[in-house]
Amino acid sequence: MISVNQGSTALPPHIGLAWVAMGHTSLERLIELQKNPANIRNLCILAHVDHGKTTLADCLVASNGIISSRQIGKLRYLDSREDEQIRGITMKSSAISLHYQEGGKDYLLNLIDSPGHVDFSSEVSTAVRLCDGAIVVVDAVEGVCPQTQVVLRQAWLENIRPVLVINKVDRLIMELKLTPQEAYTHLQKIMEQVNAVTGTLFTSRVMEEQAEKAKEEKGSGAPPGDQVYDWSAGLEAADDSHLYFSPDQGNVIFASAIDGWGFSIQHFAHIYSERMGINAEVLRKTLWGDFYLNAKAKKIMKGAQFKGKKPLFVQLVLDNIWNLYDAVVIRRDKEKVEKVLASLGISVMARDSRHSDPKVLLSAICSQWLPVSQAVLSMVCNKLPSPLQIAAERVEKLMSVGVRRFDTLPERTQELKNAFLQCSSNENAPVIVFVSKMFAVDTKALPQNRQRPLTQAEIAQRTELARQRHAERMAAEQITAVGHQNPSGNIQLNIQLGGLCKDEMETQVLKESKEEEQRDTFIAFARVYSGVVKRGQRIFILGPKYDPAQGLSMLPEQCSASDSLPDVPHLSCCSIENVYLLMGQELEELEEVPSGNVLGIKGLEEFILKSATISTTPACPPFTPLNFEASPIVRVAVESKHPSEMPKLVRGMRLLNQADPCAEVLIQETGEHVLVTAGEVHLQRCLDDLKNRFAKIEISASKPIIPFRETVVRPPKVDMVNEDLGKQHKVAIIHQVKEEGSHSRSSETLHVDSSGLVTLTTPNKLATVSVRAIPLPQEVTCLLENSSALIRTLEQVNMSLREGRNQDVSARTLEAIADLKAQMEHMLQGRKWMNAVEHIWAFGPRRYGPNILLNKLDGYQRPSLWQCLCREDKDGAQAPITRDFDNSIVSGFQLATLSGPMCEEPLMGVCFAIERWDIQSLNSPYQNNLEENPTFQEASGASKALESSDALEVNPTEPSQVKRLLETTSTDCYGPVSGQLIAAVKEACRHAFQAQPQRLMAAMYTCEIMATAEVLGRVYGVLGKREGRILQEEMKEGTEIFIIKAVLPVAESFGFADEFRKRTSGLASPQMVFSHWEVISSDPFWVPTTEEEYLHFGEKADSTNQALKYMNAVRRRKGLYVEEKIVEHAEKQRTLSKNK
Ligand SMILES: Nc1nc2c(ncn2[C@@H]2O[C@H](COP(=O)(O)OP(=O)(O)OP(=O)(O)O)[C@@H](O)[C@H]2O)c(=O)[nH]1
Ligand SMILES: [Mg+2]
Repeated sequence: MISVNQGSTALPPHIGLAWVAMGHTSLERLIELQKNPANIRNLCILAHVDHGKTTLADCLVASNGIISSRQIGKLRYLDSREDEQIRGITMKSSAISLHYQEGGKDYLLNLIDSPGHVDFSSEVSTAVRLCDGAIVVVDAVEGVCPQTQVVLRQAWLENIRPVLVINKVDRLIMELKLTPQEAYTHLQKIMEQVNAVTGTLFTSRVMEEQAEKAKEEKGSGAPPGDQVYDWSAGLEAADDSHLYFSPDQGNVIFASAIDGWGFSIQHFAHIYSERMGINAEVLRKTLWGDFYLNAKAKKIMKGAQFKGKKPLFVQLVLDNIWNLYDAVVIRRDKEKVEKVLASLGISVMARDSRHSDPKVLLSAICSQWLPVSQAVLSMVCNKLPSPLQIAAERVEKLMSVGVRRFDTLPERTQELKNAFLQCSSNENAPVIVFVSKMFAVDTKALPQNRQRPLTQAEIAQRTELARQRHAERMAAEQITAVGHQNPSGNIQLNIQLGGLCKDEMETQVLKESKEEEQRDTFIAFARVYSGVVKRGQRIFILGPKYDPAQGLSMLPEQCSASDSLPDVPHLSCCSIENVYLLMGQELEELEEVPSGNVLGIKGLEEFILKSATISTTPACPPFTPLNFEASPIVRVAVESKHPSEMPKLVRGMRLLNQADPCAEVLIQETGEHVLVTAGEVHLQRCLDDLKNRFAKIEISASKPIIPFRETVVRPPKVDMVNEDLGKQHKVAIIHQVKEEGSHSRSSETLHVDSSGLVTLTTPNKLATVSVRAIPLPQEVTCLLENSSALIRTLEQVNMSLREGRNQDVSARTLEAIADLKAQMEHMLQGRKWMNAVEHIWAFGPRRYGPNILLNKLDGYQRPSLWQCLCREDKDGAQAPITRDFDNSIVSGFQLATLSGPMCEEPLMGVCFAIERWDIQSLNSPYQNNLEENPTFQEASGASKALESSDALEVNPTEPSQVKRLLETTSTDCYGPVSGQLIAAVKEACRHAFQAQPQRLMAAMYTCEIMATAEVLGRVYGVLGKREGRILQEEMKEGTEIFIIKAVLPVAESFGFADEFRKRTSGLASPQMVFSHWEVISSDPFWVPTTEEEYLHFGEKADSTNQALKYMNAVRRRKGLYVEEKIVEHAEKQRTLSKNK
């Protein structure tokens, strides 16, 4: 649930104010602490939305005296944006440095609070990358939620160690009114759920590693013999106990952040070992679990559940807490409170005990008895690794980008691994820094610009300046007045004009100076992995595509970023202007930041868009890109209210793009400025930012642009009223296509046969292609969609192979590619798909999309797309050669798949089979004996392929024609051949697409809704109205909450969350994540053809055609022709209808 901050109009005092918040610990002390990496912990707080991250952060911040303990949960200190406070959700990750003392040691904690809302999950990625550990917070009532799983996976993928805080335990007492025993069972279930997620992650990794090992062994020539595959092997061998959360391991805390208490088992073990004289170690192992206390025997025994005894955890821990709540909050029993206080040995101030709100007293007691900050910080220091303990495996992962393997990196680059591991701040240690995002701060809020009391002299100086400016303005005014007087001679008018000008000028001047002042400065959110970052230092900025091997070969041996160096791709040099300590929204200027710390850097905004790697050595590789879980899907077109302010909007959008890890801005072919965001909430935030911060102008945003995909399907077997279709329907479709075809192209160059094969000849009659569109099975489309990253990698590998470079591809990548191929082979079975996977020519659009170009030409053996898989074992075989213009075919296909004929949206799940490709070779010296010319080398093969189709067009290229054409230059009046071929293939693909039954595909969200029983009906109502489909409904054990899983078209999702909250009075809240594409079953081009359909739908039959509505909406937006009857119900039309 998203709460609105109480008294939302009154924002907390820290917002918008530049004040220094250092708390108990001085800046000098923190600087001192930064130098001891062994005692530094870089950690983030991760959780599902609203599970209490920011409130917990408040507790930790309060422990440093930065805010008072009374403000915990009310201030939400790290939610420093105004909209964060108003909406009650975090929207960006922000960091703060805290000091903690334990056992005579001083620790420095760089804490990053992250957002839990799905729309901002990219902010989580930026936080996780900079940390070594994470506090995963789980709501004790809601348990593991979708985002909990996502953040656990993110932590896992980045190899950072998590600890668990089960928060809001007070809700079990006050809301669910569970008994301590029930609460214990409930908490146990939550632990199981969390560990189940970790378990799945762990198992899949072990399996992967096993498979890799097995493959390596196989590769190293181990005898094939009788291999036995034991699928559980390895799992037993791998020790995973430290990975799981368990109170007795000390990595779990039970807490109520809002009431300020929290504890670990250790804490109670310590208390009771003193009080009861039991060994603390024994207690630690038995306080959580099926143990009970046998008072008579003075022993701790196992089997509490079986014997119906109270488990130790209930007896010694929960009972006490329940009693406290009972006395203080529920009954407000003064005497009992006194007793409890006495037994705990705590005294509270009279003011607190008299307070009308019992929570005040509760907090006062808890903050002494079980201070949550103490428990959490102690766990963090003891259980999370320091920067010195960074795992070698993690370093290698960070350093190997894409297909590049760690051991194929240059030697000097590999040596840097040690720098990571040593985390040294020595003078000669190389500086390695990763910037995970750029965030904008008001320039005025920078420490150097902070307001301080002006001295007398400064005030005098400013007054003088102001006076001068005023005088200048007056002079300018007079000149304008005179200027206007002369031509017209009308003084009255000119004074007015002059007045106007003055006003305008003044506002202009004011505006400009204000803008200058208010300009935002971008600060890099970063972490130092090695060396010391200093103010004024010269450094290299390594773009994501920088190749250290290339850099090292181009640059002199011992060069540095301050030398003048040759241009190296993706490498630039710059100076660090300033470095900062991050204290929430405050920044503290520093001279230098040593290795192992999180920091802010100024001076990089010209060089870094969103993230980058920084180093003093060009040997450093760029870090692997961040793992983003959410993909931006909601797009709107934005424009300025006043056309003249367009340049400001453009600049603002550029800044927004830099400031947000996930938002994308682009200019569409139509010239629209488009903003792409992850969801509705994210969209709102981006628009607010644009309006108030980056562009500072009035803007208007279009309705969200809903993305669609276009596809073809197999001809339906039944008609719209579920009657069996005879041949007639099919005939109708083909009829339609033929008609369209003949409209758009002369039939001389285009031919469509009855089986859907489209043959097209270029205008110069030199090339002919035949294409057929075939729907891909749904699972193949799905697989391609999910493997786009891998296909991209495959494309990269192929590209370097084409260029003759040999790229060393990691075994894991190769295996993934082989696996993809195998899966496709498995899915594409049957005669139609025989050998299809081997003959895939390309994927598209953009070379990695979910459509396939298939080579069905008999005589053309082009290099396989999978060539990186086959080691050089085909020596004997005839080497495949790429024909001229091969690339044009691919380009035509890419264009065709980028925007389809229905409404110019990308295609999805379509296979274009090229069945014939004749081209007149231009290079061959043309002789009169055409028969011997290799021109028609394809013709025989192609004709074989076409034999099955009845109407085969004869090659239109007559010898005399060809001769004439070729006697002219290769670029004839129709333009270069390659261009013509591209256009022809594109056209042919479009016609082939239209020759099949076409469908639109809609983007779908999955949403998980938690709702109580009383609002369940309304939840279904809202879902139904918006064409949602319920997948699953279950009740969360031990609670009254239902969890509903549903899918919902993105097109219908706008305002959904709001409507939900309104209809259910805030009791249900959906979490929507983009899930997949789904074919809309209705045919947008459908018209009734059978008698029954006429009867059922009438003649026009467009009232219920959702697909048509969507399609026309898109066409209208893009300014395409929309076929609509304007006169809808005129008499004549009605009387013409057969049925009326
Ligand atoms: N009952 C109870 N409520 C809590 C507790 N901790 C936080 N809350 C409430 O839960 C709501 C969400 O708290 P936040 O700290 O903003 O949650 P968050 O995890 O930071 O939320 P996002 O950043 O938006 O993901 C607020 O209304 C808090 O008052 C707790 O221990 N007990
Ligand atoms: Mg928060």
